[in-house]
Amino acid sequence: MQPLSHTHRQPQRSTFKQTFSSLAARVCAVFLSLLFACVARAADCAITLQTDDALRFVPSHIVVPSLCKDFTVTLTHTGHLPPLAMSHNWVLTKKSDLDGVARTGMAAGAAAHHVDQTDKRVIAHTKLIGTGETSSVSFAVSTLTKGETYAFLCTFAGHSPIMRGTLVLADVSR
Ligand SMILES: [Cu+2]
Repeated sequence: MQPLSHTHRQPQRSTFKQTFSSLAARVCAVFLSLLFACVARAADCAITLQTDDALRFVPSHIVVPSLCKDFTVTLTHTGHLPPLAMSHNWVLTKKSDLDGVARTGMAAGAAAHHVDQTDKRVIAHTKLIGTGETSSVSFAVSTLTKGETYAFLCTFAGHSPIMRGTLVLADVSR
């Protein structure tokens, strides 16, 4: 009886082992995904840029953490001048493409939010907004390359020479 009960116990033990290891794997998976979510949240995959009647973005430099899947930029306009005089947008491009994108954006006109939709150099952009308005845009972080310097600008009438900033992709968590 002893050997029989022994051989009977073996599979039970291995089933227990399997159940335990699969449970441990699940716990690990949950733990890792929570950890990743925490790190991603700490990394802040979004930023709000303020703008007003001065031709500026605050802040004017953005670091996009490489562990973010998507990155969201929200532009808020707290100025007082009427939209015809002082509208803004946020347009992302490579630094080397800034002048070209500024030109096509200007030519596109306000109805097109001052962005030429056929211009492949535009990586992402918000809508053109007036005072009191907000516009957000999300883009895939995979479209950015480490080591590349990106620029963002406002393509509304005459703003681009002054109203601009820089953006980089980095491994830091901000
Ligand atoms: Cu502007």
